[in-house]
Amino acid sequence: MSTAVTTAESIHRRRHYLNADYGIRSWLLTTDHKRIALLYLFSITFFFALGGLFAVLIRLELLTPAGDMMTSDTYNKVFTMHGIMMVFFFLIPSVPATLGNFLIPMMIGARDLAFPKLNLASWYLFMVGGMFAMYSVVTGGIDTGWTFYTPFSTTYSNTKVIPAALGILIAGFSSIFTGLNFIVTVHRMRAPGLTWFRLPLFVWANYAASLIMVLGTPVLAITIVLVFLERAFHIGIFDPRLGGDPILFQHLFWFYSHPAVYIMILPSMGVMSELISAFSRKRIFGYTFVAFSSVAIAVFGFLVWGHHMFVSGQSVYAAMVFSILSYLVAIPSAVKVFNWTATLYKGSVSYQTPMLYAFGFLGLFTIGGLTGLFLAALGVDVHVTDTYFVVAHFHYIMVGGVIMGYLGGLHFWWPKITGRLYPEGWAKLSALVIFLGFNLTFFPQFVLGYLGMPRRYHAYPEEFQVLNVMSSAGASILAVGYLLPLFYLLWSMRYGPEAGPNPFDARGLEWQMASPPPTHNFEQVPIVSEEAYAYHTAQEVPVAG
Ligand code: HEM
Ligand SMILES: [Cu+2]
Repeated sequence: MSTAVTTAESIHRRRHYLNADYGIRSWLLTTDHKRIALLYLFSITFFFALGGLFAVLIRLELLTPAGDMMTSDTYNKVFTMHGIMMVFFFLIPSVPATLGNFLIPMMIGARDLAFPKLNLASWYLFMVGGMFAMYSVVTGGIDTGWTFYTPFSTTYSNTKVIPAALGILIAGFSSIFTGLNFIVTVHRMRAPGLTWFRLPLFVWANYAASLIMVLGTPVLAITIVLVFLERAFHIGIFDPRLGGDPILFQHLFWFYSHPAVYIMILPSMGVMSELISAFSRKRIFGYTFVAFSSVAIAVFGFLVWGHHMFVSGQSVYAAMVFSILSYLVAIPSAVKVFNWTATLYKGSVSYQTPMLYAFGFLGLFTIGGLTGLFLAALGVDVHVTDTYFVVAHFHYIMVGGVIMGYLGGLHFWWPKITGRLYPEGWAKLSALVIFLGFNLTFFPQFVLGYLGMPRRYHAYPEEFQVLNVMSSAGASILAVGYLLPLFYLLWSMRYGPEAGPNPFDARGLEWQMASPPPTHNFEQVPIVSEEAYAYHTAQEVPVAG
């Protein structure tokens, strides 16, 4: 065993992607997928903090029944900007743009993505989009909700709709290019022997999400352009006075935005497959089913948008079809959950930090998914639509599912990214704090919604206060939980013990190279001769950190 001092020196001495070049220029002009992943990591962390700040303001206002901290107008802006920041600038890029960018080339034995310059351009587009969104915030904000429903967004709102929408449009192209890059990379650049059914499930999941990015995001782009044209020139697409239809907007918006929820969750599901197999030392039960279920989710996800419009006045016939289809899309999600659970069965499970996040994901995603089924049932949805029940449902999936997967993955691959271990005790503690804080924040919202508290109100009757206070208290615990990793991960970058190439003794090509990896990943193109997750015996996982 070497001491921390000498190991620190050894990381410094070896050439790797982090010390290959110094200076801001070498980062801003890099085409190395690993450095671009870190650029995304920093920017989405920033947007997450900004979105989090707005969340704190929301929960502060809702501490008391009276709308006493801010006006209703300000409140509308606060929840809108919370939604826009979180959905378009954090959740959608989170796993694919950071972990996906970092890992996909290494996992398939490639030196980089197929289009490294396009990859850098995607990050710039993302940042320019973010700047427009922030411009709309600092020049007065926007109050339409992240869904931009017409006719409010096109006609009545006096806020910064156009710059915010333009920001989302530009960020959308970043997402399209990333998806395109991943698809071409997975098709063309797999190492010899790496057949489709030897691919890590993380790659499958990102591949499926990429299909949605490429096929769905252009619809959002067109929709935004139409909103812009309508607002600026009153051309009569959405305005009934001019022969338009405001409901058309909802069709176009949800045709993208329902599939988009799978852009968010699929990559996290991919992380789950990696974590669960690594920490139970087994191949994922039903590998082929888990792989195909990603693609099935991507395809079926395009058929269910109407479940967001049950109360919009669509025909009962249409509502029934969308209801049935919504149940169908739950099947491939459930297949994954069952197969992960079956993998744990008789596995040699070790409870290290990434695995704690995986367990968190399993529980919270299951609750989110099951309540999605409640909502897909017409009679129940009419009762709870636009209440806190819906808010709780999508936070269980998006905060409980997506962020748990993201943080679990970030911890799992942190030693690979930085070459250093994080402090295991602190990491376990924060996983626990996040899990508890999360449930205290969002579980009461199911009850609130069921009792009839509408979403997007800044004041409420007194009988709802106890549950709201619980929720606000939970939110502050959750905030602490999210801040902790920020500190100890940064700390570990300098002071963490050296990790070595494979601290978790995991399978997969990314673990076969040094940590941090050299700029070109592989000296020689690897030749793959075994299936993914070839954990032959159920051995104990070595404890890292
Ligand atoms: C298991 C499959 C799922 C089903 C059957 C389902 C069903 C539904 C339904 C019917 C609604 C509309 C409720 C209403 O407005 O009255 C809804 C809302 C929502 N769901 Fe899901 N859901 C599922 C999974 C997901 C996933 C994976 C995500 C995100 C990653 C998600 C995010 C959302 C969001 C953001 C909304 C609210 C949109 C809004 O009105 O602002 N859902 N879900
Ligand atoms: Cu949906």
